[in-house]
Amino acid sequence: MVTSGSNILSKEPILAESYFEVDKEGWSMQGDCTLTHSPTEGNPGGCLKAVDAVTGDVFYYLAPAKFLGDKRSAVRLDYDIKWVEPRNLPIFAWDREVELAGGGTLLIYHYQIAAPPRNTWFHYSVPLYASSSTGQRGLGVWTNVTKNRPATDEDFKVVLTSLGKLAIRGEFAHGGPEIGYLDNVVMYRVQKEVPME
Ligand SMILES: [Ca+2]
Repeated sequence: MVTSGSNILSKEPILAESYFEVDKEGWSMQGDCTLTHSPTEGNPGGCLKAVDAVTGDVFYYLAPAKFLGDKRSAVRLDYDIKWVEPRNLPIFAWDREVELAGGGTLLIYHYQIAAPPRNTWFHYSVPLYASSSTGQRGLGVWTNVTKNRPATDEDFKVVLTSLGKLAIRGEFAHGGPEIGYLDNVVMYRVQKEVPME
């Protein structure tokens, strides 16, 4: 939001970002699909494109090094997902939209909706902190899979100190082929107070 005069809020600070305008930017996949770069099918411009091999796994987009390592100041992960599946197959129920792993701990994010709508871009905004400590649950819940309980602030501190894996779910249809797209992945850091002049 930009207002007139000196009351201009600074742009939200960004830790890492991928818009895929030129190539895959080092992203890879986990699961049964083939990953390519599409120069024209993004939101806008280029994007990642994953073609499902239909061997049973749930495929994930895996973030490259710039999203990993010491990310203790991270506060939110935004991204845009699209999936195209022409046969109107049922949605595959699965509780891991995002996986964060580091320091021997695995955290998963369970979104409240089963899947984004088909054939259109859908924006995700995922808080990178424990919901219980802030009261801001967003549209999902974080779980510590390693300890089988809700994630805590301490868990996030452990994981984000040496983040070794950031995975974003890309597959939603049950029992058939689909094409997944990913664009506009942005990891934000904590916004510092901006003094008003
Ligand atoms: Ca793009």
